[in-house]
Amino acid sequence: MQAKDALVVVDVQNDFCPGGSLAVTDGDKVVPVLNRYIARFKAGNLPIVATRDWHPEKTSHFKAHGGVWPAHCVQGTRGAEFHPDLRLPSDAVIVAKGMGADEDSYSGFQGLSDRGVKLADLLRSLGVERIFVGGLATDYCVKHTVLDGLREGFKVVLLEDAIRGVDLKPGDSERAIAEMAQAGAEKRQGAY
Ligand code: VGL
Ligand code: ZN
Repeated sequence: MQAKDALVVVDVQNDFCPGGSLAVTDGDKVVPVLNRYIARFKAGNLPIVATRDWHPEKTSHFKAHGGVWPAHCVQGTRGAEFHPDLRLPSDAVIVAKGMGADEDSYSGFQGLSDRGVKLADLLRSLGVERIFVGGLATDYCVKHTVLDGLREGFKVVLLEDAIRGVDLKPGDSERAIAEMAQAGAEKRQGAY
């Protein structure tokens, strides 16, 4: 961890945790691990971004309207809130995505801060060159955020101990990790 690094926490929301409408197996297990990374980045005065899936009630992302997913992370609901044990500092930047009625937006790079700034612009304005990514889900939003981060020119460290996947098909998460590594992401376990 050094200057020009930032932490990006992806979609650690109730609906992706046990009991939620699109629960990822052991999704909540990423919380204590991410809390340690958050504390480290905070202590180093480095930027912390948290993305959130932030859907309208009606969206083609949901099964009921032609998509593949049960309704989840609907704006303003408990399911859309961050996991209650996630210790985000008050100055963490929240990036919301998936607000359109006609988009999946799996990538945090398709999202906007509450001031309407795109994630890539936000990171560049802070002088960030490398992002450390963890959260949910490995095979969807983590994967797309990592791949877009690389495409946007950032170095990316995948926090392998701080991710869990949906695995609609067995092996999806492993394949996603291989794809991210192949694209240039550096995998790390217990980075700090
Ligand atoms: C996600 C499926 C649908 C994710 C979001 O955060 O990985 N997965 N919407
Ligand atoms: Zn979603």
